Amino acid sequence: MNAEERTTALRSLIEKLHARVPLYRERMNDRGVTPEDFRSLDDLRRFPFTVKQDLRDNYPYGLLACDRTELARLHVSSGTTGKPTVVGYTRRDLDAWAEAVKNCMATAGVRPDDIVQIAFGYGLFTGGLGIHDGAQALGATVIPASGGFSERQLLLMQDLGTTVIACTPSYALHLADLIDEKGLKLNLRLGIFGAEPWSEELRRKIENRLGITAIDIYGLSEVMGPGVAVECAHQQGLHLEDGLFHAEIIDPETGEPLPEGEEGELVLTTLGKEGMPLLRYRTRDITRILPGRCACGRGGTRIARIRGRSDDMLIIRGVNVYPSQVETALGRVDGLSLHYLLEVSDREGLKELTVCCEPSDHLNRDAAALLARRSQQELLGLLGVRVGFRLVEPGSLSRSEGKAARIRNVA
Ligand code: DLL
Repeated sequence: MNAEERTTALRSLIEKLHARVPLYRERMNDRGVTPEDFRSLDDLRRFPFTVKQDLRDNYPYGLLACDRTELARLHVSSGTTGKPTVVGYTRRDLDAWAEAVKNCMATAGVRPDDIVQIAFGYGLFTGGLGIHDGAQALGATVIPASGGFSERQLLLMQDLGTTVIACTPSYALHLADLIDEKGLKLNLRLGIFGAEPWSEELRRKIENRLGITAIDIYGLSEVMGPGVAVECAHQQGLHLEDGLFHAEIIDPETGEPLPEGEEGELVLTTLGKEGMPLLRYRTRDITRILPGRCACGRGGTRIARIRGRSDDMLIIRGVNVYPSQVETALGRVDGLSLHYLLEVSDREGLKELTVCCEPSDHLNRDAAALLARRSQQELLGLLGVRVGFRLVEPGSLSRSEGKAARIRNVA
């Protein structure tokens, strides 16, 4: 899509939202803009954002741009606080989503002769059904395993000859532990992992332990689900589904667009969505748009792997810390597993962080003390701030079957 086509698509989206969704009409009125004010891509910054709270405030159907009867499916995310968020898809939206995931699968290296085991949750979460429709559209053989029931996952992998596994990276690590424990020899060659932030270090661990290539896939239910962006075999950033989304990077504090290449919050506008199109949706995900062309030769927008969500950023004695950076540090220490948890406490209004991590093996006291010291040094070096560190018993931290909960608030 060239700049002119993109401008036309955005203009027609803005017109549609103004005509059909009261929230957008009011917001545009408040900002003193009308659809006629959108003439070039630069004008987009004058138009209002959408945030997650808008979905909650307009629960369940208030942001629809079509009649409810035109909806073919609803996905709902539970959310830890307040009302859930509801996303409606028309038949055409579902087809476009399947096409996007199909493209992503192909970009990731999935082939029609692959056996794809989908261990993302099926149901209200977009992961399972989203990947399913795309992998099926590609012509692969799909095993809709859904999340959890790890013993059964292994049995299916072994007996059915699974070549591609799709799940969260934290669950992939858990499966790798079980596969090692049982000494299984599998046919896996590729993993499609996403739905949570994960470091380069975790990627290498998963790749080495499972003997596969691990590909990062990104998405969020508000704008679609999985399939917004994906890596190719070069693993040099994620290719955005340019025909369906327009990306901006903004300063999360000021809301102003940042110059190309700078890291900030990803803002996505849906192009061509019918059920619940969104204008300038603030994802809270921190990334940057990569300059230049990927070694694979594909053009279009490429984003860096997601550093984390701005909501998950901790400020420890004035220093910004993302869980993914902690993971990077832990991943550089030999002898640590990447099963970890960040314990955060509040001392007189200041946050304190203690990183808990399991060693890869049981250790005697001296070896544990040495490993803890090395870990603390690596954390200090990478984060630039001293944080607490505690080794915990192997196997003692809870394993995730979906998105790992990395932060625990303690008194
Ligand atoms: O997690 C959709 C999805 C399913 C993506 C399967 C990829 C694979 P939500 O539950 O709405 O949707 O959560 C979206 O998860 O805003 C990010 O914070 C995070 N996230 C998703 N993919 C990645 C990724 C699905 N590859 C939220 N890297 C997003 C880092 C990710 N964070």
